[in-house]
Amino acid sequence: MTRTPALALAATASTAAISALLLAATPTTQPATPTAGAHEQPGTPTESKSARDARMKWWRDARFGMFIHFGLYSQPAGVWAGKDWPGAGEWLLHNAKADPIEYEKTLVPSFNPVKFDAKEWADLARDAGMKYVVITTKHHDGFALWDSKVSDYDVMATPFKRDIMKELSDAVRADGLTMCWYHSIMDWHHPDYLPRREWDKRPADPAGYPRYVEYMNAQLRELLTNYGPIGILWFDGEWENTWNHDLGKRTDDFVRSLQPAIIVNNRVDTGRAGMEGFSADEKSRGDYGTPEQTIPPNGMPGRDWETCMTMNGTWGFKLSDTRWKSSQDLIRKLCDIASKGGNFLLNVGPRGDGTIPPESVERLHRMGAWMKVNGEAIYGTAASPFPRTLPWGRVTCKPGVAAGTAETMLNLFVFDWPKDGTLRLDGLRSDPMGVTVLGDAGRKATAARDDRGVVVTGLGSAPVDADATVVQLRVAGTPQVDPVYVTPAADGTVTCRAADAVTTGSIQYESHYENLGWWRDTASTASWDVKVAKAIGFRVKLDYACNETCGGEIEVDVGGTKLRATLPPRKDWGDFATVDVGMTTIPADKPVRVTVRALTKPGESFINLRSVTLTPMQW
Ligand code: FHN
Repeated sequence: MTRTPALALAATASTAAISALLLAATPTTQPATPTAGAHEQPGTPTESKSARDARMKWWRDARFGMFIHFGLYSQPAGVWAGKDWPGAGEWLLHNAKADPIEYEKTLVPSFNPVKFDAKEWADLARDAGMKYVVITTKHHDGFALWDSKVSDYDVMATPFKRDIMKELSDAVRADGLTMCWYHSIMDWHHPDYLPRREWDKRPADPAGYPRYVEYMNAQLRELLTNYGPIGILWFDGEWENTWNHDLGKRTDDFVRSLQPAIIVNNRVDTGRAGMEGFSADEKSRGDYGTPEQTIPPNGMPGRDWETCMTMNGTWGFKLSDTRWKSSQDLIRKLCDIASKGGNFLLNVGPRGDGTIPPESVERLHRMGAWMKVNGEAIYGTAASPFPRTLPWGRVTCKPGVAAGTAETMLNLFVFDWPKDGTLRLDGLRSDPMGVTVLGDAGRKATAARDDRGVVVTGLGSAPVDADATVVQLRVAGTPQVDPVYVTPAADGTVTCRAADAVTTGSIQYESHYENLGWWRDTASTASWDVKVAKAIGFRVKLDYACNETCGGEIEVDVGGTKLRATLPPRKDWGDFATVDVGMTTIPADKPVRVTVRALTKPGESFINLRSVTLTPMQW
């Protein structure tokens, strides 16, 4: 394997020779368009459910991890050529349209994080209650934070000359945490990576991409061979059209061949199948979904998923980014994510000198203090049994909580403490067996059933922790909870809102327009269960937007009555309009399911759907 010289120009080896080499060592590239209709299951196609559950267990129990974005970009901290560039710190090369070689020549000679202390970073994660650490081995700028034998564009070419991945993996494991690698498929620096940034004038050999794939796999081999057991390979940068489904599958297989117990996220492949908005037809590889900077309002039922999020606005350190989330917000996000069955991968962006920003340290210390008291309500828990979030906070559950009993522990994260010390769990039909309050063993509260559900009394007028107090309610058996229906407003109108939909396939809630988006195929659906007290007729209307090339035929199934309509293109994804799709009747006091699906195969996406409204007919 020839090293990629640091200031490499386009390789000149013959394409045939390279392709032959490639066929032996690494995935070959197929047509840029992914093979449509591939139906591989998420994860490894041949793995049994029990084997997969065993492999995923540590991660599912962990619930909380540290993301670290550290690299050359950490030094300039968003500033290039004397200007503070908008956008994330780790995107500086791109945001400043810097020449990749100029970027390298400028930053490599000065990268010297002399205050880097691997134990300090590991201790910070451990003491925050985090159970795994994911660090950027190589981000989009292509710089390797480890001693790579296939590239001179690595940490050994800097004055620092220390293998950061080696030091950090040793320290993380010494603290009992799991070491994990982030690795970017997209590489703005490597001479064979395509597509080029439009300002990058280096010659590009169209046949070069297979050489890049060989290079990337050689570096993955180093990272998965020389640094011990790795918990997760967190791929990123898979969205450019040179990467495809076949490469995704082959790379997934390649990584697992090196470390069979490893977990691979869904960004190894192009589909992000059904988890985050790419076509569900692909059933892409990857063990879990990776919603970024957002928390799916109803989680991702039946799937593993992890929200990754910054503490401020940038992943890589940026001096000017002071938009820090509060510790309370971060604690409540952790509770919210766990209550929906997900993991929280919370980012720190160390500074160029290797220290962690004090704002991050402060928040992690506060989260650690909270986790010390309440961690048992997060670790190893399952999603809330309630179909909707409760007004005062969130819930996780832990089945079989008391050894040998069939009880379930409901962890009630109370954000809005009731002044009267009374907490209602309407719709819960299980028998309460006991109540405790984490952090105050002396607080005696009781729980009883009534016609609305379960009520907890005697909690006292003040919370133990204003950010979130955990009330633990033991119930007999598995929790029995009433289903939740969409019911008419005072004027009789029934509004099925995007945030209340149960979705399948690729459809995802987007907080931007409070809409359902990422509607990538005709298999995906959104549905609501509706219940009305009076049997009357309703006009059915949709509130939707799309761009000038999307839209099409939609089906709205109301309790078996299928209404169809053509949704004309709109100006853009925020240009909403209401369309009447017909009328139907709904029986009294009988749950009726409303389901929408695209009949036209979507292009980039079908529509953004904000609501389905049922307006009572005046006849
Ligand atoms: O472009 C990257 C970004 O820099 C950052 O690494 C995030 C983290 O999930 N991933 C990509 C954006 O989706």
